[in-house]
Amino acid sequence: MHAWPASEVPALPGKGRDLRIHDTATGELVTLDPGPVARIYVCGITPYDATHMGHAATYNAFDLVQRVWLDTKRQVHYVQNVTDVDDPLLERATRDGKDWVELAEGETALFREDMTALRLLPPQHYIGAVEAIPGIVPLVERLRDMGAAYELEGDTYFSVESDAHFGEVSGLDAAAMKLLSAERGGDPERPGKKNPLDPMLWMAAREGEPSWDGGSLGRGRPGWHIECVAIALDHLGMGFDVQGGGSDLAFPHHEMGASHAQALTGEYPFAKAYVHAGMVALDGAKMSKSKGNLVFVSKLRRDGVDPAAIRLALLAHHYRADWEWTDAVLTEAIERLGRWRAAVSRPDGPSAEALVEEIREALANDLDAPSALAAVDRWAARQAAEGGTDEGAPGVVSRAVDALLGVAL
Ligand code: 5CA
Ligand code: ZN
Repeated sequence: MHAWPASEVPALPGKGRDLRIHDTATGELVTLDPGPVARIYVCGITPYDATHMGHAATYNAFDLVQRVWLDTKRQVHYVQNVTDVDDPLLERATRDGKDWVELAEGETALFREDMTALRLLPPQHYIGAVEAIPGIVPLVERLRDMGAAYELEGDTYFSVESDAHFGEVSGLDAAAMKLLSAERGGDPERPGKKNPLDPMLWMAAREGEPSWDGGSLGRGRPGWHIECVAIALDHLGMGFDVQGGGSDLAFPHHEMGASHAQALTGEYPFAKAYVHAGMVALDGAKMSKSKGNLVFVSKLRRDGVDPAAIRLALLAHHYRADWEWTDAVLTEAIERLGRWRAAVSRPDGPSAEALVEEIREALANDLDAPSALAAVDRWAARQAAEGGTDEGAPGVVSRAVDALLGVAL
């Protein structure tokens, strides 16, 4: 699949700091040490009801990771998937009397527009589940042949016992895992499984549902976790730097994905850090497609809201916090954008050198965007109150805010 156009990232004077970020697996802040090419996989959308503010907040977090890396003069190799065939997508298409392919294509197109408007950097490889199927089938066959997968009434399951590190990503106990598995696409109650937590790798063709040639697995379609593993291994390989997504993906998705990959390759770890963004809520509940309590990026854009203000609204919250979208959040962001634009519209102002370092420091410290915004606020307030004589300063601030926060002033 094609991704979306990249907005330019201005180069800044000097060099950024190495990123310290919270790793779910260790529960600690870790200083990442990527090579000259940092590798990141971020789980993409299941294309319906996109792009809501929760999606946007999560992708914003991983955009910041990349901007910090780019500022350390590294290249970034970024891969993202689109879950363009899965139960919830098919269910939605049926509910709305739509063709599932058209639904997925239309929603993915809208997502690309939203990402472009928000200046979120595109992945180099944007891969759909359907196009990944020829790569998925041999992986499932291999898992089966090595005894890490088994057949149950035509479906193929992964055996979680086959990975000695199973459980290390989320750190949850079996009871908590079972609850979350049932909530998030698993089938712990299905009789005949070796372990209730075992996730499906390949689902045999069901009447009235799309299916593909699965070689020795028979016709069917892929399970959710193996989709991301196949795409990540194909384009990044084992031991990439960051596996990212919202906190609802830590278990089972990222747990299972890590185990699939570790069982397949005999190598450890799948990713060096597992990074998870908090959940955005609306009206007191997690914004989710199943509840339908959604605020869409595209709707705000149609209403004439500047995408830079939407981005500032996201940046005003720490990526790991759970927070609530309200009208006030947007109003504050619109006001802040106005103050910043006024401050950089003058030819001169207070020196900006220290500010650039403050933004760098804040982001390198577990992506503390709210502190970065506060630093820019202080500079803008000084500019408004007393101005300054540094001729290049407003330009430096504009470039830093663009390069590090993705906001075009
Ligand atoms: N296609 C899979 C990943 S392979 C998927 O989870 N798709 S999704 O459309 O449901 O979610 C896309 C991303 O948005 C995931 O990282 C998910 O964790 C994140 N997300 C979903 N809802 C919210 C929310 N309310 N707040 C923050 N992030 C969210
Ligand atoms: Zn995924």
